[in-house]
Amino acid sequence: MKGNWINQFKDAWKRFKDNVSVLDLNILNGEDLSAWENLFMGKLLPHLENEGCLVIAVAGGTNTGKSTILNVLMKKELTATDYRAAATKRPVIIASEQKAKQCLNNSMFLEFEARKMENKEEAISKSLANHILLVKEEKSLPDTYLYLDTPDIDSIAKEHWEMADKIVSAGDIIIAVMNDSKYMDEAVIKFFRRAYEEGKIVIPVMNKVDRDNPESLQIADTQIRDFMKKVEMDENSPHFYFPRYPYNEKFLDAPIKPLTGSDIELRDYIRSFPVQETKTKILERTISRFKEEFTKWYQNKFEKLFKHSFSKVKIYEGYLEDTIVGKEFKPFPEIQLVKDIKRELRKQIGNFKYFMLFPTSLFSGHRSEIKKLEINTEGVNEKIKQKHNEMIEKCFNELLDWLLKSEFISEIDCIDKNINKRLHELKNNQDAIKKKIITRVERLLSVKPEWLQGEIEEIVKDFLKSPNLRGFYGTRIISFLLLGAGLGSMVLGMPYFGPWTESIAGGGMLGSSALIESVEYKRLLKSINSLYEKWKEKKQREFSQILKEEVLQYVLQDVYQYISLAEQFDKEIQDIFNGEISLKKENIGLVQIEANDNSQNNAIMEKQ
Ligand SMILES: Nc1nc2c(ncn2[C@@H]2O[C@H](COP(=O)(O)OP(=O)(O)O)[C@@H](O)[C@H]2O)c(=O)[nH]1
Ligand SMILES: [Mg+2]
Repeated sequence: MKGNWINQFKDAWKRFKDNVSVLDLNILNGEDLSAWENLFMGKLLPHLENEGCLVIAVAGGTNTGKSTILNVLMKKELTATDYRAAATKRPVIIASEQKAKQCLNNSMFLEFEARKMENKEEAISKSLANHILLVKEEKSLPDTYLYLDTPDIDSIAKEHWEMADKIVSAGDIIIAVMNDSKYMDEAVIKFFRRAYEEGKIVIPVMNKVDRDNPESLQIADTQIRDFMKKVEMDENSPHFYFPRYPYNEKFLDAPIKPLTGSDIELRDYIRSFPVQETKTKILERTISRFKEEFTKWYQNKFEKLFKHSFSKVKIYEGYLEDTIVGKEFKPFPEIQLVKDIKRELRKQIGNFKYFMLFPTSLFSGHRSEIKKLEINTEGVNEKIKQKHNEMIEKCFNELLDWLLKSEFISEIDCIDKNINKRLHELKNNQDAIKKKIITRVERLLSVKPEWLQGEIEEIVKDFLKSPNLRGFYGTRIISFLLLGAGLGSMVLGMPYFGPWTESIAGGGMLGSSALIESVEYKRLLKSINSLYEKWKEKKQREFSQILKEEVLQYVLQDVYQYISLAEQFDKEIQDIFNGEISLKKENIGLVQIEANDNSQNNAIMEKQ
């Protein structure tokens, strides 16, 4: 990764997210995303940008005494405790003057709105929004430590754990507060396992331990070890306990004593971590964890949707080109191909020679075939126009029918919903769209491609180069003279060898050269035909492009947009990660979506 990748990544992600958010895709939510996004937004971005401090967060299940433990750590009642479950509604930061200022500038916890805490009850108040982060300044704290109270991670309120997830991502040291009835819950274990995997230091504290019972310490130790085993952390990591004090007793100054792994109490243990070193180590682990989580999301969500969209688009474009345009749309050569070739012939050999060529083309029989092509070129008459329009309509209708038949069943959720919406809009507006397409096709048929003139010149040159035509000039003059003499003697009754003799000789000469030259005419006809095919293919491609723009790109605009945004994002990501993470476009197998398949889809839908 490049040195300033953090900011590059932030910008690339913001651009992609903002642009793609209009498409309302589910790749923008979900656990995979929140895992890396929380790490990035909550940890990497603020903590690489601000000078390091250790963030100590208390976290744990409902009513375990998180807020109480935080107050004990601070030896002061700074955050509100409550006997009710899920009392703490929003995170509370306890920070030195300087750090409190940074937090209030919103440069540390990016996804929250920081606000100064005037009264500790604000933490449990129901009248404030949850995304508010309360900042409590504590002058006695050094700038190198920042404490955090968090909402429950297993609360019934889902927004609590999302918030806790976000806020704990920002932590370096997580104090896992539990009590004997709340330490093995699935949600709690999962939460701390993830925190541990993300590279955080997890310190378990068993709260409300029966203080007059020596056995209970043994039990607390066993329970914490069970917890640590489940979290997959080292069982001998330091862990602590805090007794259940009677309500009337002051316990804020009491120590949070070690059970195993430490000989100092929790406050001192926390202070024993070398700040910068710990910070760097945690950040390194966080970065690699972030990369893992990001890659997971990239491949499972982002790339999957890309491939799906891409193959879908390819199927529709393929259907359009191969099935509809290739078979249904055969435009006539309104460009007057044959006339152009004749004109070119005259230009290259002059009128006289051109006239001399004429009889053999007549005899060789190819003239009538060439004429066939010419017939269709007689101007742009109404009949031809109408035929074109019929073809266009047929193609359009077939495409529309096919799209309608292959209704997009929510494979990519919102995108598909939008596609269906647009498809019906298109159906209702089809007359106007057809008209627009017809106008565009008329224009494109009347435009003569540049390359055509060059091709025509080549064909004529090639035709004239043929050995059979060389020297035809002299032969032709003699045959004409003979024919003329024969005809003359027939009409004028002049006594030559006999009128038939000359005519037969002249005609025979013409006939035999026609026979020899017919090879060249065949070649000429073939060239004209292949030029026509080339022109037709070009016009078909252009027509297919028009249908693609007016129909497919309209109906599938979300898919096209996603593809282009994803490609853009991918390019930026590749650059940031030096190509380590990138779309695997090469193995996009076409998903088989056929119109007929849809009957099955409908059947499945009906069953549900
Ligand atoms: N007596 C006594 N009560 C405690 C102790 N720890 C927590 N509590 C009580 O347990 C309840 C929940 O505590 P709180 O810190 O608000 O839990 P949180 O929801 O995890 O923050 C409150 O009524 C606390 O007074 C303790 O050590 N002794
Ligand atoms: Mg609390």
